[in-house]
Amino acid sequence: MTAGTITCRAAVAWGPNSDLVIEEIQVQAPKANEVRVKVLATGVCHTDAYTLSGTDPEGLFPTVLGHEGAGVVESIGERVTNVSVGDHVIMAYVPECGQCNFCKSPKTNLCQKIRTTQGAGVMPDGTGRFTCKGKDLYHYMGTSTFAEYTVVADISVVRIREDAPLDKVCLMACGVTTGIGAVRNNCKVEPGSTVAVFGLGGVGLSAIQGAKMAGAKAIYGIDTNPEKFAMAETLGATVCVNPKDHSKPIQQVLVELTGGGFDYTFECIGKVETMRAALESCHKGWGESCIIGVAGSGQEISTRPFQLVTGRVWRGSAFGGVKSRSQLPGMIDEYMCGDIKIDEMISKTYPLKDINQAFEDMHSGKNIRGVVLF
Ligand code: NAD
Ligand code: AHE
Ligand code: ZN
Ligand code: ZN
Repeated sequence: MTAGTITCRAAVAWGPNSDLVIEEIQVQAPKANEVRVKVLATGVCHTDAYTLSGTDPEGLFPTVLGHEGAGVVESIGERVTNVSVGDHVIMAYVPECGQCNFCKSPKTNLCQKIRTTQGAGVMPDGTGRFTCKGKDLYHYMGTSTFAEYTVVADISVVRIREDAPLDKVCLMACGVTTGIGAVRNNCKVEPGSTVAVFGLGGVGLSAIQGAKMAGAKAIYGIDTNPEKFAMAETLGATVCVNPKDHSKPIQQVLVELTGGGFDYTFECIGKVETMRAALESCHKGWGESCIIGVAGSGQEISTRPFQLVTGRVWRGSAFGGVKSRSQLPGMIDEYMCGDIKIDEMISKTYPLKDINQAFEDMHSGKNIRGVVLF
């Protein structure tokens, strides 16, 4: 049976810096090597808010945002071989084609097969599958999960075990995987290390649990919102620090507190000032700092080059260095056996109509993660 166009609800971002609007949209059938997914759950990540704020150089409007989604395959286009109708899937904004130079390299997860069209808000053939009131809507991050149905490239869907609860494992589509993966894959934190995590949202708390699993002996959580500290401690933080409690720059405070700084630091906020602080909180000679946070258009990082000359390393992480289709299913297994914690991080669930409230609760610091259930 050939699939037709579906009319369904979506949260449409008509322009930057405005509320999302729940609209009826048309979602065309998947073309060759495309998959249409019935989205059942999606987290709201700070990156969605970043793009909505208008500071993402790749932000295009009108669009359907959302990139932390899980659902069930509704229909498939020609030549799709990796999933079938009814499969449970996670949509991955970092796809894995398995064939490009990036996929073949063990040094990166950044498959580039469809990166150009993904950044341009269209499917790999250069066209879009969404319309609303006769207008084309852009896709977002190759996923667009703030819709009841979405169309994604086949290399962007990860088939997962059917007993994994989609309303929880949707967070593996971004926040949880990113934080844990950055610790494991990008920094390769060793047992006995000292670690500091700047920013205790969904990403930072996942870095904390990653550090605990890696056997770090000291794990500092740093946040200007002390309401995040209890969860950080539950997930493995040994010390929590609020920069607002100190008059000196936070890097100076931390270097003094630790007698020299950390083996590894992770910036999970997205501000260039805290990126600098995270780098300068590293131990002379060997400390490594990983930028995970996404900073706005035109922003640049800086530090004294002497910081690097004297042995500190600055690196970055996208999706925790995780190769999506080959590595996510194993991480879902880790969740299913209780090693990776997700449930604790879901502060509140929302129906689609209340999605703007989920953004508000993230901005006000009430939520670690809000999840929209369809
Ligand atoms: P979040 O909003 O849930 O958490 C951010 C935390 O930072 C909050 O707890 C906030 O109180 C804290 N914070 C803000 N300013 C601070 C400051 N000056 N000092 C200390 N703490 C401060 O965000 P999130 O969803 O966890 O995402 C974190 C960052 O990571 C964002 O920039 C997001 O865009 C980015 N991100 C990147 C990737 C990647 O693959 N590189 C993946 C996911 C998210
Ligand atoms: N569009 C932005 C970059 C945004 C960015 O860095 N995205 C991260 C994922 S954030 C998920 O919450 C990422 O994986 N980047 C790798 C990539 O290829 O986009 C800009 O600055 O243009
Ligand atoms: Zn994200
Ligand atoms: Zn590839």
